[in-house]
Amino acid sequence: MTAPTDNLRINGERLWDSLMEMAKVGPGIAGGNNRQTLTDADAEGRSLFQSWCEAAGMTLGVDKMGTMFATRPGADPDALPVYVGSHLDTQPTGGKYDGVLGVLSGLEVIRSLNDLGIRTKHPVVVTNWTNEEGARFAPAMLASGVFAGAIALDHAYDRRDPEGKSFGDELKRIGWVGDEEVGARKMHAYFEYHIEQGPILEAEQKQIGVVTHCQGLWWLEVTLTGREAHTGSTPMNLRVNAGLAMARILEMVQSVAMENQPGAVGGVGQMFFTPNSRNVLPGKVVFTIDIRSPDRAKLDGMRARIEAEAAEIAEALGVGCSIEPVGHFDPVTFDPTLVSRVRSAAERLGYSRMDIISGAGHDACWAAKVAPTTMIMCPCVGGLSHNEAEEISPEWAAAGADVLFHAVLETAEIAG
Ligand code: HGY
Ligand code: MN
Ligand code: MN
Repeated sequence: MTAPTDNLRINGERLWDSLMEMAKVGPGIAGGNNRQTLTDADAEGRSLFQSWCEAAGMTLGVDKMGTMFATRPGADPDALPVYVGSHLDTQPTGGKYDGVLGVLSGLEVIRSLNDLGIRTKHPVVVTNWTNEEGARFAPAMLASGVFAGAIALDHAYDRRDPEGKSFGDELKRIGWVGDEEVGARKMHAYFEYHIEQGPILEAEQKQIGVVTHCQGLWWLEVTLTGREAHTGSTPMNLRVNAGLAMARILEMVQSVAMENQPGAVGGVGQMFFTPNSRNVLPGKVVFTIDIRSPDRAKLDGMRARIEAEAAEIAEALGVGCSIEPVGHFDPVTFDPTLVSRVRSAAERLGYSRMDIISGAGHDACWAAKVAPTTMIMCPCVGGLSHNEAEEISPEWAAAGADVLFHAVLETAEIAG
């Protein structure tokens, strides 16, 4: 494979304009985005992306999970395509770049290939995976999980959002049920460019993260059953207090994660009290524990300890406790050949770089199960993400997109 010459660059201004244009779809209330999966805002973002892909001469395919695949043909139609992508859905209080940077940088690679009149041997496919965030429908990386064969399609269709709406119904409602079988597509390689969502690259003053691994994850949904009672007239010794059990379990999760340092995290982001009334002790508390580590033994050990100690805490308070894993993937090692291609592209382009393990999960974690896969990262301000104040610079965005361009071009091969 011949590496592209170092003067090949994407159009950073056009990439930034596209990011700002997409950011207008499903605006948040503090400068970020609320473009949750399968909402009308998601549908609007999908249509905008589709119009840009078609204007760039690509043809669109959609699978039964609504994942979008925009193809630029290659000189050899029998050659497996090189895929590049990420996700357009956001958290409820998400940033403008999480996921979107990877999808629109993939589009920018196509636009740059068109500008330069370059034909590649392999087709190149830009991908928008449905429901990467797992905010509305658990788990995260749902569509890529079905694509990799780790999650059954009907299980995915049955996922419910907090209002009880099903994934399948909502996908149909926005009109994005595709006809392709999920996972039927075969990939020559998959690249995902993403903001780091952590503080390392900025702190180390590196422009490019050469992602070698991604930490694994468990999402454990805990249901605690107490007894609804008056918060005023019920004596302390007669309470069956699910809220207290939740607080003690949360504290325990924090301790387990701290005792597993370095390389472990644990916390809770979502919690539901029923009836959620100020002067009623909760009859039911449902919350999801999110634990992660790059070390599989450590990750599974944390899960076992948390499940055992949560049961003990609940029992001591006479509270019912059930725990269901609702999301999981093992730590991922990305493809060494593609990783070194990313590293040499950054070097060739003169960008500072460092190897990094991804703290956040990505669709690349499932793609890696079915194809040679790797990721590229750029810094984000203060390491902040999943927050409307998420910020990057146009220079950071363009540098990573240049590296993506080179890595994709080397892998898709310039046709003679
Ligand atoms: O949860 C994650 O790591 C990703 O942001 N969905
Ligand atoms: Mn993301
Ligand atoms: Mn995210």
